[in-house]
Amino acid sequence: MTTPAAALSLLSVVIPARDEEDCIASTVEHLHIELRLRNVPHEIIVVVDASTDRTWKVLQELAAKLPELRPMQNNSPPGFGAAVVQGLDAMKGDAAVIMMADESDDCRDVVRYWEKLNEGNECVFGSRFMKGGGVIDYPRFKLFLNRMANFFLRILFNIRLNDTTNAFKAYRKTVIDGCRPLISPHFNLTVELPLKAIVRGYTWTVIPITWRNRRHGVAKFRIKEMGSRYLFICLYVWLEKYFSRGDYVRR
Ligand SMILES: Nc1nc2c(ncn2[C@@H]2O[C@H](COP(=O)(O)OP(=O)(O)OP(=O)(O)O)[C@@H](O)[C@H]2O)c(=O)[nH]1
Ligand SMILES: [Mg+2]
Repeated sequence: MTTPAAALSLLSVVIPARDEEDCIASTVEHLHIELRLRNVPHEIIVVVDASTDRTWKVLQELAAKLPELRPMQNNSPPGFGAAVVQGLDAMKGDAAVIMMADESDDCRDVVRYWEKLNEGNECVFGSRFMKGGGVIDYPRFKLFLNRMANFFLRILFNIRLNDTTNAFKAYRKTVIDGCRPLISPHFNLTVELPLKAIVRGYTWTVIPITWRNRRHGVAKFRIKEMGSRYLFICLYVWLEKYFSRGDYVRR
Protein backbone atom coordinates (compact mmCIF):
# COMPACT_ATOMS: atom_id res chain seq x y z
CA MET A 1 0.00 0.00 0.00
CA THR A 2 1.30 3.48 -0.79
CA THR A 3 1.22 6.22 1.84
CA PRO A 4 -0.59 9.49 0.99
CA ALA A 5 1.70 11.94 -0.83
CA ALA A 6 3.07 14.78 1.29
CA ALA A 7 2.22 18.45 0.59
CA LEU A 8 4.81 20.13 -1.62
CA SER A 9 6.78 23.21 -0.67
CA LEU A 10 9.01 24.15 -3.61
CA LEU A 11 8.85 23.58 -7.37
CA SER A 12 12.10 23.28 -9.31
CA VAL A 13 11.72 23.98 -13.01
CA VAL A 14 14.66 22.47 -14.89
CA ILE A 15 15.35 23.93 -18.33
CA PRO A 16 18.14 22.61 -20.59
CA ALA A 17 19.42 25.24 -23.02
CA ARG A 18 21.86 25.27 -25.87
CA ASP A 19 22.21 28.27 -28.14
CA GLU A 20 18.95 29.89 -27.06
CA GLU A 21 20.06 33.54 -26.75
CA ASP A 22 16.93 34.79 -28.51
CA CYS A 23 14.38 33.08 -26.31
CA ILE A 24 15.90 32.12 -22.96
CA ALA A 25 15.22 35.48 -21.27
CA SER A 26 11.55 35.56 -22.23
CA THR A 27 11.10 31.88 -21.33
CA VAL A 28 12.48 32.49 -17.83
CA GLU A 29 10.73 35.83 -17.30
CA HIS A 30 7.30 34.62 -18.43
CA LEU A 31 7.61 31.52 -16.31
CA HIS A 32 8.68 33.47 -13.24
CA ILE A 33 5.83 35.98 -13.60
CA GLU A 34 3.22 33.25 -14.05
CA LEU A 35 4.48 31.28 -11.05
CA ARG A 36 4.70 34.36 -8.86
CA LEU A 37 1.19 35.49 -9.80
CA ARG A 38 -0.16 32.04 -8.98
CA ASN A 39 1.79 31.85 -5.70
CA VAL A 40 3.85 28.85 -6.68
CA PRO A 41 7.09 28.79 -4.65
CA HIS A 42 9.77 28.05 -7.21
CA GLU A 43 13.33 28.02 -8.44
CA ILE A 44 14.30 27.99 -12.11
CA ILE A 45 17.41 25.96 -12.95
CA VAL A 46 18.73 26.50 -16.46
CA VAL A 47 21.52 24.14 -17.48
CA VAL A 48 23.50 25.53 -20.37
CA ASP A 49 25.55 23.37 -22.63
CA ALA A 50 28.21 24.02 -25.22
CA SER A 51 26.66 27.33 -26.20
CA THR A 52 28.33 29.18 -29.03
CA ASP A 53 26.14 32.23 -28.49
CA ARG A 54 25.21 34.62 -25.64
CA THR A 55 22.89 32.26 -23.76
CA TRP A 56 25.13 32.03 -20.69
CA LYS A 57 25.74 35.79 -20.61
CA VAL A 58 22.02 36.56 -20.88
CA LEU A 59 21.34 34.21 -17.98
CA GLN A 60 24.05 35.78 -15.83
CA GLU A 61 22.50 39.21 -16.35
CA LEU A 62 19.03 37.90 -15.58
CA ALA A 63 20.17 36.04 -12.45
CA ALA A 64 21.53 39.29 -11.03
CA LYS A 65 17.95 40.58 -10.73
CA LEU A 66 16.03 37.32 -10.31
CA PRO A 67 17.06 35.37 -7.19
CA GLU A 68 14.85 32.41 -8.17
CA LEU A 69 17.01 31.82 -11.26
CA ARG A 70 19.94 29.42 -10.91
CA PRO A 71 21.90 29.17 -14.16
CA MET A 72 24.51 26.44 -14.35
CA GLN A 73 26.85 25.02 -16.93
CA ASN A 74 26.71 21.33 -17.73
CA ASN A 75 30.00 19.82 -16.64
CA SER A 76 29.36 16.41 -18.21
CA PRO A 77 29.87 15.70 -21.91
CA PRO A 78 27.32 17.81 -23.80
CA GLY A 79 23.80 16.49 -24.25
CA PHE A 80 20.16 17.17 -23.44
CA GLY A 81 19.92 14.27 -20.98
CA ALA A 82 23.16 15.07 -19.19
CA ALA A 83 22.06 18.70 -18.77
CA VAL A 84 18.64 17.76 -17.39
CA VAL A 85 20.13 15.21 -14.98
CA GLN A 86 22.57 17.83 -13.71
CA GLY A 87 19.63 20.15 -13.05
CA LEU A 88 17.74 17.37 -11.27
CA ASP A 89 20.83 16.59 -9.17
CA ALA A 90 20.98 20.23 -8.07
CA MET A 91 17.29 20.81 -7.40
CA LYS A 92 16.26 22.02 -3.96
CA GLY A 93 12.53 21.50 -4.51
CA ASP A 94 10.41 18.51 -3.69
CA ALA A 95 8.98 18.41 -7.21
CA ALA A 96 10.36 19.14 -10.67
CA VAL A 97 8.99 20.21 -14.02
CA ILE A 98 11.23 19.71 -17.03
CA MET A 99 10.60 22.47 -19.54
CA MET A 100 12.13 23.62 -22.82
CA ALA A 101 13.95 26.92 -23.34
CA ASP A 102 12.42 27.70 -26.72
CA GLU A 103 9.01 28.95 -25.52
CA SER A 104 7.30 25.84 -26.89
CA ASP A 105 5.76 24.93 -23.55
CA ASP A 106 3.04 27.00 -21.90
CA CYS A 107 3.84 28.52 -18.46
CA ARG A 108 0.20 28.09 -17.46
CA ASP A 109 0.60 24.35 -17.89
CA VAL A 110 3.43 24.45 -15.32
CA VAL A 111 0.94 25.86 -12.80
CA ARG A 112 -1.55 23.09 -13.69
CA TYR A 113 1.20 20.50 -13.18
CA TRP A 114 1.94 21.95 -9.74
CA GLU A 115 -1.74 21.83 -8.79
CA LYS A 116 -2.09 18.22 -9.95
CA LEU A 117 1.06 17.19 -8.07
CA ASN A 118 -0.37 18.81 -4.96
CA GLU A 119 -3.52 16.74 -5.29
CA GLY A 120 -1.28 13.79 -4.45
CA ASN A 121 -0.18 12.55 -7.88
CA GLU A 122 3.43 11.47 -8.06
CA CYS A 123 3.80 12.25 -11.77
CA VAL A 124 1.79 14.51 -14.03
CA PHE A 125 2.17 13.97 -17.77
CA GLY A 126 0.84 16.39 -20.34
CA SER A 127 -0.71 15.31 -23.60
CA ARG A 128 -0.96 17.51 -26.66
CA PHE A 129 -3.12 14.90 -28.33
CA MET A 130 -6.16 14.69 -26.09
CA LYS A 131 -9.29 16.81 -25.78
CA GLY A 132 -8.25 20.27 -24.59
CA GLY A 133 -4.61 19.88 -25.73
CA GLY A 134 -3.07 21.06 -28.97
CA VAL A 135 -0.07 21.91 -31.11
CA ILE A 136 0.62 24.98 -33.21
CA ASP A 137 2.81 24.81 -36.26
CA TYR A 138 4.15 21.28 -35.64
CA PRO A 139 6.31 20.24 -38.65
CA ARG A 140 4.39 17.52 -40.54
CA PHE A 141 7.11 14.89 -40.78
CA LYS A 142 8.03 15.32 -37.12
CA LEU A 143 4.37 14.98 -36.19
CA PHE A 144 4.10 11.77 -38.20
CA LEU A 145 7.18 10.30 -36.48
CA ASN A 146 5.87 11.43 -33.10
CA ARG A 147 2.53 9.71 -33.55
CA MET A 148 4.22 6.51 -34.78
CA ALA A 149 6.64 6.44 -31.85
CA ASN A 150 3.91 7.07 -29.28
CA PHE A 151 1.67 4.41 -30.82
CA PHE A 152 4.57 1.94 -30.63
CA LEU A 153 5.17 2.83 -26.95
CA ARG A 154 1.50 2.43 -26.08
CA ILE A 155 1.55 -1.11 -27.46
CA LEU A 156 4.98 -2.04 -26.09
CA PHE A 157 4.21 -0.91 -22.53
CA ASN A 158 0.45 -1.40 -22.59
CA ILE A 159 -0.20 2.15 -21.38
CA ARG A 160 -2.87 4.70 -22.24
CA LEU A 161 -0.47 7.63 -22.38
CA ASN A 162 -0.28 8.99 -25.94
CA ASP A 163 2.45 11.66 -25.57
CA THR A 164 5.25 9.82 -23.78
CA THR A 165 8.01 11.31 -25.94
CA ASN A 166 7.46 14.92 -24.88
CA ALA A 167 9.92 15.96 -22.15
CA PHE A 168 7.62 18.59 -20.61
CA LYS A 169 6.36 16.65 -17.60
CA ALA A 170 6.22 16.91 -13.80
CA TYR A 171 7.50 14.59 -11.10
CA ARG A 172 7.76 14.52 -7.35
CA LYS A 173 11.40 14.32 -6.27
CA THR A 174 10.76 10.89 -4.76
CA VAL A 175 9.97 9.65 -8.27
CA ILE A 176 13.12 11.12 -9.77
CA ASP A 177 15.22 9.52 -7.04
CA GLY A 178 13.37 6.24 -7.53
CA CYS A 179 14.16 6.23 -11.26
CA ARG A 180 17.91 6.47 -10.77
CA PRO A 181 20.39 5.82 -12.19
CA LEU A 182 19.28 7.94 -15.14
CA ILE A 183 21.43 6.74 -17.98
CA SER A 184 20.30 8.67 -21.09
CA PRO A 185 22.78 11.39 -22.01
CA HIS A 186 20.73 12.71 -24.92
CA PHE A 187 17.11 13.34 -25.91
CA ASN A 188 16.29 9.74 -25.00
CA LEU A 189 15.96 10.91 -21.37
CA THR A 190 12.57 12.22 -22.45
CA VAL A 191 11.27 8.64 -22.54
CA GLU A 192 13.48 7.08 -19.88
CA LEU A 193 11.93 9.13 -17.07
CA PRO A 194 8.20 8.60 -17.72
CA LEU A 195 8.57 4.96 -18.74
CA LYS A 196 10.66 4.10 -15.68
CA ALA A 197 8.27 5.99 -13.41
CA ILE A 198 5.34 3.98 -14.79
CA VAL A 199 7.16 0.64 -14.75
CA ARG A 200 8.44 1.23 -11.21
CA GLY A 201 4.89 1.75 -9.97
CA TYR A 202 4.56 5.48 -9.31
CA THR A 203 1.12 7.03 -9.67
CA TRP A 204 0.53 9.24 -12.69
CA THR A 205 -2.18 11.27 -14.29
CA VAL A 206 -2.52 13.04 -17.63
CA ILE A 207 -3.70 16.58 -18.37
CA PRO A 208 -4.09 18.37 -21.71
CA ILE A 209 -1.26 20.74 -22.61
CA THR A 210 -0.42 22.96 -25.55
CA TRP A 211 2.78 23.27 -27.55
CA ARG A 212 3.87 25.66 -30.23
CA ASN A 213 6.85 25.50 -32.52
CA ARG A 214 9.86 27.65 -31.73
CA ARG A 215 9.98 31.07 -33.39
CA HIS A 216 13.69 31.68 -32.73
CA GLY A 217 16.82 29.58 -33.00
CA VAL A 218 17.21 26.15 -34.57
CA ALA A 219 16.08 22.65 -33.62
CA LYS A 220 18.76 20.57 -31.92
CA PHE A 221 16.92 17.28 -32.20
CA ARG A 222 18.29 15.00 -34.92
CA ILE A 223 16.20 11.93 -35.59
CA LYS A 224 19.04 10.09 -37.36
CA GLU A 225 21.29 10.41 -34.30
CA MET A 226 18.55 9.75 -31.78
CA GLY A 227 16.52 6.90 -33.32
CA SER A 228 18.71 4.06 -32.09
CA ARG A 229 19.20 5.71 -28.70
CA TYR A 230 15.43 5.92 -28.22
CA LEU A 231 15.09 2.28 -29.21
CA PHE A 232 17.86 1.30 -26.79
CA ILE A 233 16.29 3.02 -23.79
CA CYS A 234 12.77 1.80 -24.60
CA LEU A 235 13.99 -1.79 -24.83
CA TYR A 236 16.03 -1.37 -21.65
CA VAL A 237 12.96 -0.23 -19.68
CA TRP A 238 10.81 -2.88 -21.41
CA LEU A 239 13.26 -5.57 -20.26
CA GLU A 240 13.03 -4.16 -16.75
CA LYS A 241 9.23 -4.32 -16.89
CA TYR A 242 8.98 -7.91 -18.01
CA PHE A 243 12.16 -9.58 -16.76
CA SER A 244 13.36 -7.91 -13.54
CA ARG A 245 10.71 -9.59 -11.38
CA GLY A 246 9.87 -6.28 -9.72
CA ASP A 247 13.35 -5.73 -8.29
CA TYR A 248 13.22 -1.99 -9.06
CA VAL A 249 9.58 -1.33 -8.22
CA ARG A 250 9.02 1.42 -5.64
CA ARG A 251 8.95 0.20 -2.05
N1 LIG B 1 21.97 21.90 -22.23
C1 LIG B 1 21.56 21.40 -23.41
N2 LIG B 1 20.34 21.70 -23.85
C2 LIG B 1 19.96 21.20 -25.05
C3 LIG B 1 20.79 20.36 -25.84
N3 LIG B 1 20.11 20.03 -26.96
C4 LIG B 1 18.91 20.65 -26.87
N4 LIG B 1 18.82 21.35 -25.73
C5 LIG B 1 17.68 22.13 -25.25
O1 LIG B 1 16.58 21.24 -25.14
C6 LIG B 1 15.38 21.88 -25.51
C7 LIG B 1 14.73 21.11 -26.66
O2 LIG B 1 15.54 21.23 -27.82
P1 LIG B 1 14.92 21.66 -29.23
O3 LIG B 1 15.99 22.06 -30.15
O4 LIG B 1 13.84 22.68 -29.00
O5 LIG B 1 14.31 20.29 -29.73
P2 LIG B 1 12.94 20.10 -30.41
O6 LIG B 1 11.87 20.65 -29.53
O7 LIG B 1 12.83 18.68 -30.79
O8 LIG B 1 13.11 20.95 -31.70
P3 LIG B 1 12.20 22.15 -32.20
O9 LIG B 1 11.21 21.54 -33.09
O10 LIG B 1 13.09 23.10 -32.90
O11 LIG B 1 11.60 22.82 -30.99
C8 LIG B 1 15.74 23.31 -25.84
O12 LIG B 1 15.57 24.08 -24.67
C9 LIG B 1 17.23 23.22 -26.21
O13 LIG B 1 17.93 24.42 -25.97
C10 LIG B 1 22.10 20.07 -25.33
O14 LIG B 1 22.90 19.37 -25.95
N5 LIG B 1 22.42 20.61 -24.12
MG1 LIG C 1 11.79 22.64 -29.13
